Amino acid sequence: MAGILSVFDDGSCTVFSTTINRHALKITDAKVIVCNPGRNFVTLKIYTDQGIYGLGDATLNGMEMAVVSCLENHFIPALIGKDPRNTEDIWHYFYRGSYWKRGSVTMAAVSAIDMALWDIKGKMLQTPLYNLIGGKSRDRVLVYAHAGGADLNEAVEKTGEAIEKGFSAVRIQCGIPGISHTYGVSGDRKSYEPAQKGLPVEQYWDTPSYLNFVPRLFEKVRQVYGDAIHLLHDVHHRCTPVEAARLANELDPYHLFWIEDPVTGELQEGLRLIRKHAVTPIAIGEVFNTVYDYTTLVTEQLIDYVRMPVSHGGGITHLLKVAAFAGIYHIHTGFHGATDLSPVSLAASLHVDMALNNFGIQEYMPHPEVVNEVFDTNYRFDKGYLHIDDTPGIGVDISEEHAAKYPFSTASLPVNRKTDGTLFYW
Ligand code: GCO
Ligand code: MG
Repeated sequence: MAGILSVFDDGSCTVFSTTINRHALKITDAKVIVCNPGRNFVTLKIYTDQGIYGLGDATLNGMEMAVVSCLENHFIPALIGKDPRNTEDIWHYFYRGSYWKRGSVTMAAVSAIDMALWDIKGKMLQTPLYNLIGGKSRDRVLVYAHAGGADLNEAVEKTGEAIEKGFSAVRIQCGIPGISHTYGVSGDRKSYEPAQKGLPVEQYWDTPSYLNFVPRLFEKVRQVYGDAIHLLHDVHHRCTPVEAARLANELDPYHLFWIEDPVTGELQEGLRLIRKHAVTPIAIGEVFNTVYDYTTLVTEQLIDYVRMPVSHGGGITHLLKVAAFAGIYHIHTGFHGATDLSPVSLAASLHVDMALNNFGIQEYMPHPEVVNEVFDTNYRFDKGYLHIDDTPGIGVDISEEHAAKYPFSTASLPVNRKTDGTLFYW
């Protein structure tokens, strides 16, 4: 056991300056901290009788209070008194034991508990989380940047800015001629942020215009920046399988790193059609919650990257299983990392990224500076990669004092309609 200085007759031992009784470790309390430093975050803090606490991210964009209620009213009371070291048993207690399995709200709550328990485990053993899940498989984590332009020229310009900052992988989203809003593009040249204050705004969408435009965008970007940069694109669930097959096929000449969510993931068989017509790699899963959302996709090798994040997909315990399952089928990871995942999630993801052999890439959408007032982080960006230090556990802390300065305020994701008013996927 790392860091033990002395073991006493009664079974207790001294780990650095903390005295820990190895025979008893109990969860004594847990609380949920909700704050809005620019956007809403829900953080679970679990306390133990040994003075160690752990943090988990329970943020579900636009549905924050549903997860708070699940934790406060149902899960936290059942957590008190359990031994936090039993991450596997506790995971099954809340997943299998709560009977109403799966679903975004429940799984966000399960994920937060699991993350916080792994944080405690790392702090207890005085070692960073990656050491508990396989150690380092690499020195640094490849990340992709976001370039969103209102039109083709701005998208090309923003791609150049990302390359100048040192990124070697860039996700490009662009305003489509004839469509007033599109996913991934901010209206005011500021950084793109998915949720907006208040109730959902309605946006309008036209798939034929999108399909005609996107290949021209990537043709232009390749002409300007050449072949060495990894290019990514998020379709954001907006095509039918045959439309997605056309898009992927027309993007084949530009050798994208991936297209993401070309179709909604509910119909896993829909991905077969894309595979028949194109070799552009496919990433899917940011709205998935369990390994069961992936079975056909993985066993038929219909995708290349799994996107399910640590905060929505059951925490560290479950994500490791999904990654292992995917790895057997030559599928890599590319975990979700938008701004609606808190720094606790990003750091937890980075530990998993460091440890997995079949890591592919990590999404990185830096949080605005105000977020760093609330969260003290342990990662840094350098030349296209994120580096994580060796702080024990996940390595992120929260200042409750600063969090209290930014109270919750309702924010929602947009709702999308086709130009004739038909409700569509956002
Ligand atoms: C991504 C995602 C996000 C989501 C957002 C929803 O690829 O990063 O698609 O932008 O839309 O996380 O809350
Ligand atoms: Mg996405």
